[in-house]
Amino acid sequence: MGNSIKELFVRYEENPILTTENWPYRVGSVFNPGAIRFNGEVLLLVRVEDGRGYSHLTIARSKDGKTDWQISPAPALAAEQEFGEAVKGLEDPRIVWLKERQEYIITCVSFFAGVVGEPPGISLLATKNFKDFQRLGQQLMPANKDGCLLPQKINGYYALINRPIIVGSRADIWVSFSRDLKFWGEHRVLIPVGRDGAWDCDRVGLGSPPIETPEGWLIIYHGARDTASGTLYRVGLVLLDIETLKVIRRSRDWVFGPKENYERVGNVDDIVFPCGTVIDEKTNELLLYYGAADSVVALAIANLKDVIDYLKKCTDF
Ligand code: BMA
Repeated sequence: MGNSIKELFVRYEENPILTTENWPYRVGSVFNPGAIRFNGEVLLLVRVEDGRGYSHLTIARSKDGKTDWQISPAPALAAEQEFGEAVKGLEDPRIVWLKERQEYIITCVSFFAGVVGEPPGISLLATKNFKDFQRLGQQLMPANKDGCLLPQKINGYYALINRPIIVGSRADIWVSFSRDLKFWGEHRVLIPVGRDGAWDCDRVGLGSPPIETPEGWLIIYHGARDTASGTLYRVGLVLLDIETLKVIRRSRDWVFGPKENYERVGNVDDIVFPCGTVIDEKTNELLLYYGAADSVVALAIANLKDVIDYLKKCTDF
């Protein structure tokens, strides 16, 4: 965390890396991007909120993942009513390369048209080139958020991490399984909310897609606590067994939280919200892309080995 202890995630000195000022068309805010390596570049699928307050997804690319972002002049993806998605938009994309289908799968939040209150749910889309997208439709029942398909099958089943909204008074991270990306079952809690009164006691949700490591799936998640001045979103770490998806390690402490002005003040104060990472194989750098205060896109960098070494010591959870 802070003070004199070396921080695991170090903010990129030029943060924020993307703001509305960079946008080639008029927008309200840009945040919570999905991230993937594509064609030798880092590709971000950025959540862009328009003047109505509804979101769509737009591509930004950079060779080094830090500078010289090329932002597409038009949205890549918007809600489509013929697929049951309400005009309220698409939010918070997570991108994985799915080995079994040899294509990228985007999991994002969409809203259920025709359902009272148009609650949030989870949509899946497939693409090979980030130009043509195949809509796989809304999955699971609303209300649900923070979804991401695991990049590979588990015991022959696709696994979808998701976060049903407040079951009882809790908001835990769940996982559901499917043979065909259509019918889902075997739902179970994957990562429960934190201990009573802890930084992640009110809500937890997946951050960026699971990262496969020799020690297990590295999960970067957000945890929230409701406070007198609003909800505070911070970031924690979990290691899951590759096959059983059981929690092997969990950071008791948060490892990244709002500190800089662009994280503390914005459309929604005190939010850091990661949705994507890429890894630099040469340097072992883990680049974590996150939305700050629901207003801008920022980057924090960690050493993947340091992150795993830290987690391996987290036996008290
Ligand atoms: C969550 C999501 C995120 C958002 C965060 C903070 O519930 O809706 O998109 O960044 O709240 O407002």
